[in-house]
Amino acid sequence: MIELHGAQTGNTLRAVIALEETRLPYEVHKVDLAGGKHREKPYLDLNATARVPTLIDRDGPGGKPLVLTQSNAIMLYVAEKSGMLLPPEGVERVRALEWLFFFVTDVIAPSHQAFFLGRDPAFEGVEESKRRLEERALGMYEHVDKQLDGKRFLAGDSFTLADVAGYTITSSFAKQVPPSLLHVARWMTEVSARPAVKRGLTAFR
Ligand SMILES: N[C@@H](CCC(=O)N[C@@H](CS)C(=O)NCC(=O)O)C(=O)O
Repeated sequence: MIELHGAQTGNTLRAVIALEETRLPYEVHKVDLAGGKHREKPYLDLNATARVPTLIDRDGPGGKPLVLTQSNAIMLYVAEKSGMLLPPEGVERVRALEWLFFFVTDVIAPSHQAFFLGRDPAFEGVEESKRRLEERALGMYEHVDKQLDGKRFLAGDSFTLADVAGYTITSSFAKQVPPSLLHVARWMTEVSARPAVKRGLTAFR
């Protein structure tokens, strides 16, 4: 059985939506971030970075238990374990990885940095730095719109890890993405309607 330890945050949502899409059985373990439980034992023994999510697979590789941190590594692990969310070969697989890393490094990373800067109002120039980081992330959406022109999902016909990563971060600043980007809007509507995505969005509430 798989356990997913997390909270209602973007990083946990990526992992839980991936689990829901694969239909692998798993249990939700809520970590009380507001109460600081992620900075205390026993959680720290699982994830020394004191962050969520963390996955435990009691039946990991070789039948041995596995503890795994990093939301994107968790997505990749459940994709490989289930044989879903990542085409086994060919151009669609390569495109899925390309667009997964695009979102992780070019959109999610600057937007997380902006979020953490926003929590440090004492830092001089915080508003301008935050604005520039958000602008950098949002500036990528014309490129996303072009990719989705004529494609159902980011890598082609199949829904992949790239769509999970793209969807979770895009939902978090949906109001800032220009509505004129029609392919992005159409893709967001289709992904939002997926039953597994709906279940994932509420699993940690
Ligand atoms: N690179 C990590 C980042 C994890 C992360 O930053 N998680 C945040 C929630 S979205 C967290 O646990 N924050 C708690 C804190 O900073 O105290 C991943 O992708 O899993």
